[in-house]
Amino acid sequence: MHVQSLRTGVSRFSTWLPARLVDAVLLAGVVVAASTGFASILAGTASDAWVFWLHGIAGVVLVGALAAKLARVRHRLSGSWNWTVRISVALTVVAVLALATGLAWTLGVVEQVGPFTGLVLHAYVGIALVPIFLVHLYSRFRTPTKQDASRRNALKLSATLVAGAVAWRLTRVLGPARRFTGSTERGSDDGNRFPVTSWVADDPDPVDAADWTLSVTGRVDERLDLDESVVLGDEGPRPSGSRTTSGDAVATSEQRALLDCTSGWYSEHDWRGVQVGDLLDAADADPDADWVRFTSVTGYRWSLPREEAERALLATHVDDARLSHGHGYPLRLVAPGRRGFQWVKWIDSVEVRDRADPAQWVVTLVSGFD
Ligand SMILES: Nc1nc2c(c(=O)[nH]1)N[C@H]1C(S)=C(S)[C@@H](COP(=O)(O)O)O[C@H]1N2
Ligand SMILES: [Mo]
Repeated sequence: MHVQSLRTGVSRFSTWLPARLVDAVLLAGVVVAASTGFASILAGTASDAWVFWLHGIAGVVLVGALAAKLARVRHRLSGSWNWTVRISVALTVVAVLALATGLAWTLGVVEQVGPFTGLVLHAYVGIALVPIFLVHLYSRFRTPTKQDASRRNALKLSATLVAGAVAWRLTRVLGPARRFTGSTERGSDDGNRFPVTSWVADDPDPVDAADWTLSVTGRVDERLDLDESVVLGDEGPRPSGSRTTSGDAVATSEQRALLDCTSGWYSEHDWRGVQVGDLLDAADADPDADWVRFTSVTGYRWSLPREEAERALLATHVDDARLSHGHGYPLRLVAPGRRGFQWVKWIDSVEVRDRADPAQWVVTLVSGFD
């Protein structure tokens, strides 16, 4: 295409929507992209797929709106670079990076950049964008006026949204196969041969099973301290018939479940271990206590609502193989529908509680830093 006709194309496009509407689209796009980006960290079941759709649609709409905006404001670069202009330039650079990394991940162009997956890089850039965007808004925000609220503009806005949705679908079709979360498949049904990941810095020495016990405490009538002979038979937990300290049976359970890491991969396996509900029964847990917290030997921890926790598994085996150290030997949480970072590894404590544990958010981020 001729440079000249490209230029007229962009400038026509940039005046198609009135300037203030372009700005409104940019504001709405960033708000939607940022909030769905943060929400995606917790979105793990098919019913959460809309979070990723909104995020992707906001992304492609932002590409168009940003192009229109830049065509309109680039002349300011030839004026004096006061601090508002400098903030705008910084914002442009970070926004272009955020959009490029997001698009590159969807299209499968950039899977890994140094130590980061393309998705993690996108997340960091996105997080960096938020404060710069707020400062930019503070310095330049104008509210839309009455004259922008015409039927014609409403139609144009709808057309923008539809075009965004179509373009986003297209990127999904053109890119590699991904789960609705954006993750690609790695090492399913192949025992321990799937990626070993820590959320931030957790990296303990291998746990010596001889020195290890699993305690079940908190709102229970009968505290349990299970040593490895009870929990870790060669084939998994001893089948019904073997006894805990309180005399209750710990049966072996199996579950097929999919681990989906927020860094952009997933892996599906048959897991074997103890069902948490069975452990809580053995400990006579108070039926009114609504939360169960799982804690690693490192202190890393997560809590689940009681009913969900009872269906979860404390796994010793993956596809018939004993869990390797990297995957959480001797015991890890298998929490179907939850994102990978909630599948606590190297567990030595289960606690029945009345409340959730907000501090877990901080602990998962700092666990492993000494
Ligand atoms: N104790 C502990 N458990 C943890 C983590 C961690 O850093 N510490 N990382 C979590 C993250 S981010 C993921 S994706 C899964 C990865 O499990 P894997 O290493 O077996 O693949 O473990 C989770 N469990
Ligand atoms: Mo993860």
